[in-house]
Amino acid sequence: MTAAVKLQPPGYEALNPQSAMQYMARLKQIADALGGDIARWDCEEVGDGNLNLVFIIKGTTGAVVLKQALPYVRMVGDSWPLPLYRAHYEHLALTEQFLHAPTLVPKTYHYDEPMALTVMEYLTPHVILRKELIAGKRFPNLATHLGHFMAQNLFFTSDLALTAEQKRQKMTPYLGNIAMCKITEDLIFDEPYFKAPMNRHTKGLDDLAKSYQHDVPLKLAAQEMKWRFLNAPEALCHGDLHTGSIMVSDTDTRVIDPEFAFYGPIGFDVGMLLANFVMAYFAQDGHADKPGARDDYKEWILSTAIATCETFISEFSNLWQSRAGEAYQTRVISPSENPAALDVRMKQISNDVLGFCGVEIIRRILGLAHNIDFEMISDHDVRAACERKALMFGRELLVNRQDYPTPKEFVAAIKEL
Ligand code: SR1
Ligand code: MG
Repeated sequence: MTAAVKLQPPGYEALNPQSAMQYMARLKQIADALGGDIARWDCEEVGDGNLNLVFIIKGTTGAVVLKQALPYVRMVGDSWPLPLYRAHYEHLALTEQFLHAPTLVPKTYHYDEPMALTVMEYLTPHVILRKELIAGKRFPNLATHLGHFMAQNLFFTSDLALTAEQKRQKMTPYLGNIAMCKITEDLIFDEPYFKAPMNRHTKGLDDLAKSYQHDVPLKLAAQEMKWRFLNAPEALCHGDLHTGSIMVSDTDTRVIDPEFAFYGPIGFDVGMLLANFVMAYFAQDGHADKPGARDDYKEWILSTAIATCETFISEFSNLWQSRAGEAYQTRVISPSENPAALDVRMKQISNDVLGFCGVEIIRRILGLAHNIDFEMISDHDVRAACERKALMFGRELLVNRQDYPTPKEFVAAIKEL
């Protein structure tokens, strides 16, 4: 018996398209909405992420998504067992996020703990944002939506909005998402900085891969960020907020997949997301059909990344004014002291954003889990050239993050590369 099979609790069975439809047929209300006759349903497994099964089930009058956790890491196989309980945290986080940003997450219809599955809204004509950034598409509302999503969720799950008792109660369940946090602890903060067996990188980057493993200021900075990740339960973080966890249509945006949800530093999600925009930016030269063809689009990505952070900062700062939680109470901080208090907090958040942005970029190029932004560049020399710029930028941010107090310095540094 393999380790993964041993992990399967009673009542769990990994579904296939046929059994997924049979499962759904037993959920009377949802089955009715799909159009009662199962013989006329259609089901496809479309999961292209690293971990789970994702089925789209279409009936004659509706469609739903069924997402099921596998007891192992899909991208590696059953030699790497992974607890099914992550489905519980994903469902918990989706429910919490729906309270704070109801239009920006998929609706959930059904959760089955033993089967580690959630049935949720089928988003159409939405597609994964990462793919659209590779294709060169623009989304005018994206920055507003994403900045709003982060500000709402991070503020309202923090000590700025909750009493100490409420915050501790909300935080406690997430302490159990140990295996998912461990993936982040290993893959993001440690493995790129030593010769980890699953690390890989594009040919042509050997020099940087090797030098980063002996780069003391870089390794210390990465470990400082890991310390923040481990020791700063400030708010409920999505935990894996990259452009593959966002679905978009021309006008709509939905944040999916919070199975890595944990209580962590407010800058974590913002930094992850920023990193993935930065990587999309640096990958564009590899997707251009002729030199310069994507220059305007690169500007759009950069301005969207900055606008996302600015929306987050301005909404979070506005919410700060109405805070009624445990921290920074108005009985202590007078109105005239308010700007200084906010400034200190935002500086810490910005510092974290840049640090987490740096480690995310580096791990996506030198670690196990890469991005298709770069992987889809078929010419390895071109890919290595794009990745090299991103790696250098990631290192610079991580080591010298105090030198980037505003977007101006950030943009200038990107453009210099
Ligand atoms: C083994 S899981 C690898 C990566 O995929 C997820 O999307 C997370 O980003 C994780 O680090
Ligand atoms: Mg995911």
